[in-house]
Amino acid sequence: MSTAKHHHTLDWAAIRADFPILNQKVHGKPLVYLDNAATSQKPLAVMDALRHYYERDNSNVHRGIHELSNRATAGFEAARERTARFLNARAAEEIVFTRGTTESINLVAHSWAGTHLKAGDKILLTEMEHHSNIVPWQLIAERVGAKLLYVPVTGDEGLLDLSRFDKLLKDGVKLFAVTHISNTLGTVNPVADLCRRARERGIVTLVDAAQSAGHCPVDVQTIGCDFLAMSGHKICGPTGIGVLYGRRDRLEEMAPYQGGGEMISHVGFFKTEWNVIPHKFEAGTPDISGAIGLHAAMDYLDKIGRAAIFEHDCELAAYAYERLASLGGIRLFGPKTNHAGLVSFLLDDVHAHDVVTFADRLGVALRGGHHCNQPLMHKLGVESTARASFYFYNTRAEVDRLIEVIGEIRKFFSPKT
Ligand code: C6P
Repeated sequence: MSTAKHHHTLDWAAIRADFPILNQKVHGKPLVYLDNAATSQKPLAVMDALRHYYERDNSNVHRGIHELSNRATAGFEAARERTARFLNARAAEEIVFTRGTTESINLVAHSWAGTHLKAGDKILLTEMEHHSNIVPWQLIAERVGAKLLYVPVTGDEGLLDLSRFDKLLKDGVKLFAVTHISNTLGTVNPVADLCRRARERGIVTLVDAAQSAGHCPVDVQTIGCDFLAMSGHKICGPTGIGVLYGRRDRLEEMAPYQGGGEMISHVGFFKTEWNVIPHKFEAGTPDISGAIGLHAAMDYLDKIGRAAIFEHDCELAAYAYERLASLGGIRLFGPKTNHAGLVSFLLDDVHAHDVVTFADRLGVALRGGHHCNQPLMHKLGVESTARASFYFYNTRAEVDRLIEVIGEIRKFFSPKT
C-alpha cells in the first residue's frame, strides 16, 4: 500500500530529475509532455532495472535448472508478488501477467464470459468505456448471443447517470465492466459502490484501471471486484507488460486463454492437463524483463506514494481546468470538481487536430482525437477533443505554458478575436 505522504512536503523537482527524457527541446522549444494518459515516461530506476536484468540475469523462466534461469524465474515471480501488494490482492496466484489492459480484458471476455454466458444474458458497460472495454464484449456477445447494455453518461460534465443503475442490473445482467477513471473525461467513478451493488445481485465485475492504477491507491479488496485490468506502460513501467487481477475462485473456474508452453502440466497427443493458476493463462515465454521493469516502477511509485501523486495530478488538472475556463470560447469536458489528472477541451473555432499540431510545434505534447472513445464522442456530439493529461513530474509552470500556447493558437487561427 502507498505510504501517506502529503504532496506539499515532497521534492517534486528532484523527482522530475529522475526522468531525463523531459529535459530536452522539441522543435527548438522546451518539451512540455502532457500526454501521460497515452503513456507515461520512465524513471532511471526502471531503466536501471532493465539494464541490470539484461546485463546479468537474462534467461528463460521456469525451464532451465541453471543459475541464470533460476534468477530470471525468481525476478519474474518477485514481480508477481510485488504486483499483488501493489493492488492488495490476497495472493500472488491472483496476478496474471498480460500485454496490457486490452489483453487482460480480452482474456476475461474469452475465458470467463465465453464459457459462462449464454444466449439472452446481458453485459452491462458504461457509455464512457474505452474501446478496449467495449469491443471484446461485442465479440463475445456476438459469439454467445448475449446483449450489451450501457449506463448513460450525463453530458459534457461526464458523470455516470446512476439513477437507473439498480434497474439496469436487475435485467438478466451477468457481468458488469466499468472504467475506474475515464481517459477522456477525467471522471473518477465510485467503483467500490458500483461493484458492491452488482455483487449483491451475483453479477461478476471487472474494473478497467488503466488510468487509475499508477495515479491513485487501488485496492482490489476494497473495490471488491472480481477482475481488474491495468497496463505497465501507463505507470512508469515498460511497454508490453500488463496485469489481470482475478479473484482466485474466478480464475479457477476459467478455461485457458491461449495454448502453448508454460500453461500446461501434462500434454499428450490428444489431451492436455492445465497448469495451476496463474500459469494456466500465461502461454509461451512471458515478458520477463517487462515484469522486472514493472516491479521497479511499482517500487518507485510507492516510494513517492500514490495518494500524494493523486493530489498532485488532481491539483494540476483543476488549475488547468480553471485557467482554460477563464479563456472563454472553449468547451470543457468532464466534471467541474473531483477531476482526475486530465482535461479534455475544444476551442470554439479551431479543430482539435490543429490545436495538437500547433502545440507540438511549440514543444507541448497533447493528444487530439477520439481517444478510443468513439461511442462517447458520438454521444457528446463531437468527433474529437484535445486532451492534456498530467503526471507527478508535471508542474504548474507547464500548465501556464499550455495556456500561453493556447493563446498563440487562438491568435494564429482567429487573429481578430
Ligand atoms: N488509453 C489513451 O487514452 P492499453 O493500450 O491496453 O495499454 O490500454 C487500453 C486502455 C484501456 N482503458 C482505458 C481507460 C485506457 O485509457 C486505455 C488506453 C490511451 O491515450 C490510448 S487510447
